[in-house]
Parts: sequence; C-alpha cells; structure tokens
Amino acid sequence: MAIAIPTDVKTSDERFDRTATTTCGYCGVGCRLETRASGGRIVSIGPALDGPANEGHTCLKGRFAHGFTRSPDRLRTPLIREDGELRPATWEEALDRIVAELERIKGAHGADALAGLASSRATNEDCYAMTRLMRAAVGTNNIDNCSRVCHSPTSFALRKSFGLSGATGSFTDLDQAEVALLLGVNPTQGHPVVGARIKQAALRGCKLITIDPRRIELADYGQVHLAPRPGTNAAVVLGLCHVVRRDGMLDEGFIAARTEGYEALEELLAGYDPQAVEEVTGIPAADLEAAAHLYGEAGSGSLLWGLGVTEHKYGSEVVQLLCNLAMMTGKVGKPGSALLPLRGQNNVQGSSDMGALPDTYTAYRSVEDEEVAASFEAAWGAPLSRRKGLTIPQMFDAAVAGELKAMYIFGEDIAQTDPDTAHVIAALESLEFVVCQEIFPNETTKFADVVLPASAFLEKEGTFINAERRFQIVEPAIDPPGEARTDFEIIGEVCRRLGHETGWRSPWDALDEIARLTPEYAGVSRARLGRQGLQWPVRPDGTDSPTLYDTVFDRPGGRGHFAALPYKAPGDAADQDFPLILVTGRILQHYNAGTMTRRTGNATLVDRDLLEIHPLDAERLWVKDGDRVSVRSRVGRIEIEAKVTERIEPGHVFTTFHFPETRTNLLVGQSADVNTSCPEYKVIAVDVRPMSEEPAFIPVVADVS
Ligand SMILES: Nc1nc2c(c(=O)[nH]1)N[C@H]1C(S)=C(S)[C@@H](COP(=O)(O)OP(=O)(O)OC[C@H]3O[C@@H](n4cnc5c(=O)[nH]c(N)nc54)[C@H](O)[C@@H]3O)O[C@H]1N2
Ligand SMILES: Nc1nc2c(c(=O)[nH]1)N[C@H]1C(S)=C(S)[C@@H](COP(=O)(O)OP(=O)(O)OC[C@H]3O[C@@H](n4cnc5c(=O)[nH]c(N)nc54)[C@H](O)[C@@H]3O)O[C@H]1N2
Ligand code: SF4
Ligand SMILES: [Mo]
Repeated sequence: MAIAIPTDVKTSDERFDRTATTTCGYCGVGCRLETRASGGRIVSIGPALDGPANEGHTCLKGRFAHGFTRSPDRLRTPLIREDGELRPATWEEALDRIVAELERIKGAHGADALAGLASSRATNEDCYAMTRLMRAAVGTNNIDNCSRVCHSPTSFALRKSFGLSGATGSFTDLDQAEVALLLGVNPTQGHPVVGARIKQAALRGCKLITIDPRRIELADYGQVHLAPRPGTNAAVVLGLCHVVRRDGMLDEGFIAARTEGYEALEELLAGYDPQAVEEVTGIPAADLEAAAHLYGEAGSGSLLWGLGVTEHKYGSEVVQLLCNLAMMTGKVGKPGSALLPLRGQNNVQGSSDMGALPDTYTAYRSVEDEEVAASFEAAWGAPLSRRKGLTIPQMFDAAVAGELKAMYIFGEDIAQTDPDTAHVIAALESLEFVVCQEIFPNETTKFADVVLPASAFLEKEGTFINAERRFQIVEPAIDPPGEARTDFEIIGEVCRRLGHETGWRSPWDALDEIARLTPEYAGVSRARLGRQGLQWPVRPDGTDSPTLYDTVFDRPGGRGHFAALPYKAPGDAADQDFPLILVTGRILQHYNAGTMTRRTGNATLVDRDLLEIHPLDAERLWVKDGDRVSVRSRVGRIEIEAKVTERIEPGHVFTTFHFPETRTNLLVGQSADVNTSCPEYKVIAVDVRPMSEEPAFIPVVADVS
C-alpha cells in the first residue's frame, strides 16, 4: 500500500538557520555533536557519526541537556555589589571596578595576594588566557583548576611511573581488550558513552572485573565484582600483584627490558597474600585470586579508574600501584592494553595541559625551569615569577589567614563543590575582593563583588582535550544571551585594562601561540584538527599519538618506574560515634554543581540528592525508604531523604553533591591526598538518624568526651 507523504512539511534544513559540529561540554568522553539552531535557540542536538570518541552515540546530557542555554536564570548583564546587594551594571562599570580593585590590592600587598581559578568546563584557549592574565598581567603563579579535587593524583602518578600526564591509549583499546579492570569508576553514570562501549565489549566476550564498594551497573555484565571497604584500594592492588607474581603470570621480559625498581616491589608484595588482603579489604580471598587470574592470563587488558581511586588520602599512590600491575604483566603500550583514567569534565585534561596549575606552564613544565619561563617571558613581553603559586586548598587557608586578599573565580562553584564548605565560606568571606565569571548565579556568586556574564560551551569557539588526550574543535551553535560575552573576550579585555596586551584576535591565535611555545603540541592547528582532532603529543608535521610508550617510557633512561608503596589506612574511619562510612559521587542525570542540568528536563527525572542505605542498616536505624534523615560527620551536618537499596554494602551510605539545598560538602573534612591535596571525598565517617530522633541527638554528640 502506498504511503501518502504530506507535501507541506519543511525539509529538515529549512527548520534551522544555523548548524555546527562541536564537542560536548559535559564530560571527558568528548562526544562530537551536530547542533541545529533557529532564531538563536538550539532546536536539536545529535551525535556526529564520525566522532572518534562517540562513533555516533551520545548520552542524555550531550543530546538533550541544552535547555539551560536559554534559561531565564542565565546571567545576561554584569553585576556589581553595592550596599550588600548585587545589582545590574554596565561592562564599563564592572571592568573599571575589577581593574581598580586588583591594582589597589597588588599595590598594597603584592601580586601574590591575588589568585585565580581556571574553569575545566571552558576551552583550552580560555584557560590559557587565564594563565596569562594571572602570570603576566597580574604577576603571580597563584592559579589552579578543579583537577585539584578530581584527577590530580592521576596526573602526579602517571608522570612518576611513565612520564606523561595522560591516558596511555584510547577508547578504541576497549574494543580490543580481552579483559577490562575497573577500579573505583562508574562509567554508565559518569561517562555513559564509554559505559555503553564497555557493555558492547562485554557482550562480545571481553571479561570485566569491577572493584567498587557499590555494585555498579557494569558489575552485572562482568565476571568478578569485588566490593572493598572504601579507602583500601592499595591493599586490593597489592593483593592482585601478589597473586600475579605467586602464580607465574609475570611478563619477565617486559620487566627486565622496560622497567626499573621491581626488586623493592617484589619484597613488599610478600606481605599481601589474599588472606591478609581479605582482612583489610573484606574481599574474599578466592574472589581476589579469580580477578588476578582473569587479568594476568589475558593476552591484552586495560585498566580504567576514577575518583574511587583518586579522591582518597593515598589516591596518588594507588594510581602508581595500578601502573605497577600493568608493567608486571606487560600490559601497557600495546593494542587493547591501555591505562585509561576516565577524566571528569569536558576539559579537565586540557585546563591542566594548558598550565592552569600553580607550578607549571603548558605541558607540565615547571615554573622554576629557567629556559621555559624565559620562553614565556619573551612571548608575553612581561617579567614572570619563578616562585610556585598556591593550590586551591592553600588559597583558602591563605585567605583565612589574611594573606590572600582577592580571587578571580572563572567557572567553578567552590562554595558547593569544594570540601569542607564551612571553611570555603570562611575563606570567601575573608577576601577583600571576589570576581566570578559565570553563566549562572551559584553558591559562590553569593560572595562575589563583581559577577561577569560569560558564555557556555554551545556559545563559543576553541578546543577541548578529552580523556584520550585528544584536542577537538568547539564551534558556536548559538550566540551568548543578552550582554554576555565569551570567556576568551572577557579575559583578554581584563588583561588589556591591566596594561597587558595579548595581541590575540581570536582563540585561534591563542592556539597557535600554545603550539609555538609547547613542543608536545607543536603540530596542533585549527586546520589540522578538522573533524577528528589529534591526540597529543603532536609532532610538528601533525603526526599524533593514539598510543603512548609502545617502545620507551617518557622518563630519563626510558624505563617505567615501579613504586614500592605499602597500604596505609584512610584518613577517616568509622567508630562508635560515627559508625557508617559515607561515599559521595555522581548520578547519570546531573552534573557536578548542577547549575546546568538542574535547569533542563533532567530535573524532572531527578530533583534531589538521595542517601543510599542498605536495608540492614535502614532497619537497624528505623529508617524507611523516603524518610528524611539527619547525617552528621566530624565537621558538619545535613538533612537528606533516604533511599533503601542493596546496591550499597552494609556499613556504607552513598550520596551525590548536585543540589545546593543538600550542601553535601558540609560533611567533608580536610583530609586529602598526601601528594596532591585531592580531597578524601570518598571516606567520611558519619552518623545517620531519622529526623524524629534529631532532638535527642544533639546532647548525645555533646556528651562525647
Ligand atoms: N552524569 C554525570 N557525569 C559526570 C559527572 C557528573 O557529575 N554527572 N562528573 C564528571 C566528573 S567531574 C568526574 S571527575 C567523573 C567522575 O566519574 P567517576 O570516577 O566514575 O566518579 P564517582 O561516581 O564519583 O566515583 C566512582 C566510583 O568510586 C567508588 N568508590 C568510592 N570509594 C572507593 C574505594 O575506596 N575503592 C573503590 N574501588 N571504589 C570506590 C564509588 O562507589 C563510585 O561508584 O564523572 C564526570 N561525569
Ligand atoms: N562530595 C563531593 N564533592 C565533589 C566531588 C565528589 O565526588 N564528591 N567531585 C569533585 C569533582 S571530581 C569535581 S571536578 C568538582 C567539580 O566542581 P565545579 O568545577 O565547581 O563544578 P561544575 O558544575 O563542573 O562547574 C562549575 C561552574 O562552571 C560554570 N560554567 C560551566 N560552563 C562554563 C563556561 O563555559 N564558562 C564559565 N565562565 N562558567 C561555566 C557552571 O555554571 C558552574 O557554576 O566537584 C568536586 N566535588
Ligand atoms: S558521554 Fe559525556 S561527552 Fe558524551 S554526550 Fe554524554 S556527557 Fe557529553
Ligand atoms: Mo571531576
């Protein structure tokens, strides 16, 4: 039967007046997107079929969570604080106030009394411009980015063990891996397109080992799930290494030819037999052995990890131990054998690569390196400090101590997302002057003296770098709303008014400068990036590097380094007063501070943070599904709704930090990774009570002597 085709339907092209191919601005997978807009609004977004990381897929955020761009809450004009209130202002007024205050404070207290944060949600060019603002226009190395609270331990460890701060391979390695081991990472929620890729790999026969105190969705697709006590990853990985060695699964040729330091590790491993590891981690010895055999006997295997590794007191040491496991079995630098830390935000790899860190210029080259500093001095025509700057936690401490006077906060909601909210607020209140460059009013703008309206990822151009080290192009789908300007324009204008001309006409001039000044990115250019992007290092002729270390490691002597690091107990532990361990993390529908996803249809899917609790604990505490409960830690207290579920182990509770109404981070203390200060967001001893018990509850705590 013939189907009648209506003749008055517009073809798809007629319904849009603007299309673009760009890169998703949510997570570090780096999906390439096709956008269609009409009358200044996004009409629809679809996957780019040739996107190298997504191959025609997206998740619900990249595809549907774009409505925030035209939310009535968007910042559309600059705001200035007057008589305690933020009021709309002109750009002239706002910029005049910023320049006057930054110059006054610098004149009175020196450049190191000022600090800036770069946004890992913004482009490489925005972040690089921000480093130039702080280093050249202001004159301090006080600049950091949210990698500090995320994967800074990964960066530290990969540089120590292998040399470079990035994944050793690409997502395509997952298609070739015989086994994938996931430690403390939950890709179906945090990196859904990679999560789906792992499911497909599993359906084709790739064996999965998941290691997480919660039974994450991918555990249902795998062979072995290990549920360690939070904070005991080091014992788990040392136990895997012990079994690999004991049962003859070593790649001795690789160890001899490519590595150094194995003897010291071998000695240490003796103490980590599966029974000893079971004591510490709670993982049955037989399960640990099964996992070690799956990984050790496979011809190829990839390691993936996330914040369940890094956001711990010894996070950076556990990443070094994972590098040990890969080297012992020769599973690095070969197809299917990649180490893939799933980096968080769309451009958290890039913001650090661009030098938005207190101790490094682009490509992790030290601010104390005379040759490097001199090259930037020559390019920027300004004297540059050789003194390392402050990390984010050091900035807060310095603010409270009265040494830091001003902060320029670009795209980070520190009052919601950084640990120990009370301390962050004390720091913000101690500062004489705070600038927020934002797309929405958030918890942090409440403390700002000037708020600048900026543009979201769909409204700007430049590049992001994904979790595979891939530079990819960002193109504007629509224009910024109202008087909002692009981050790149704003930062350039502030530089100019502080007396420092960048000479850039567009982000592409900045990208050319980055390539010129950085050997690792020498061959990167807009034209070469095209639709497929390039994975650094990129040689001057444009050859890129999907796989690192196929022949040598990037360390002096070319050998990988084994680190002999024992298990040490986490910073916090359950006790009589705080008997449960709270683990915090994320869910699929919302993104970090939630400023964007809470202003899209995703808010109808999930509209609050929930506390996951095991039925046994719930019963013992007289908590029913849906009850509001009080959660108290050593530093703070919140109220939240309980969700009774077997996904969590008894003795543990889990929640997210997406809703400012909850203020989850009031509960997080100051404990942090020993090498990088990444907060211990994953191990917080708490006491959970039904709200009905709350009145009796306060005296109980006061009683503790
Ligand atoms: N939908 C969504 N996607 C996101 C984000 C978001 O907010 N929402 N945020 C982005 C960002 S910034 C990041 S960094 C990534 C993070 O993505 P992931 O790294 O996957 O982060 P989390 O879900 O916080 O933590 C991962 C897992 O670690 C487990 N875990 C906690 N403690 C331990 C431990 O001691 N040992 C082990 N083995 N596991 C442990 C937790 O139970 C959790 O399942 O996601 C990115 N993608
Ligand atoms: N309890 C707990 N806390 C955590 C974590 C955890 O697991 N548990 N995870 C931590 C991790 S891994 C991270 S990365 C941090 C993330 O913490 P944040 O970096 O603070 O969170 P985001 O929501 O990613 O974005 C920050 C801000 O950038 C703004 N923004 C977005 N795009 C742009 C842009 O293009 N330009 C400008 N100017 N602004 C923009 C958003 O509106 C938002 O206010 O949270 C950390 N906090
Ligand atoms: S997986 Fe990540 S990059 Fe891809 S569409 Fe979803 S949020 Fe965007
Ligand atoms: Mo992150």
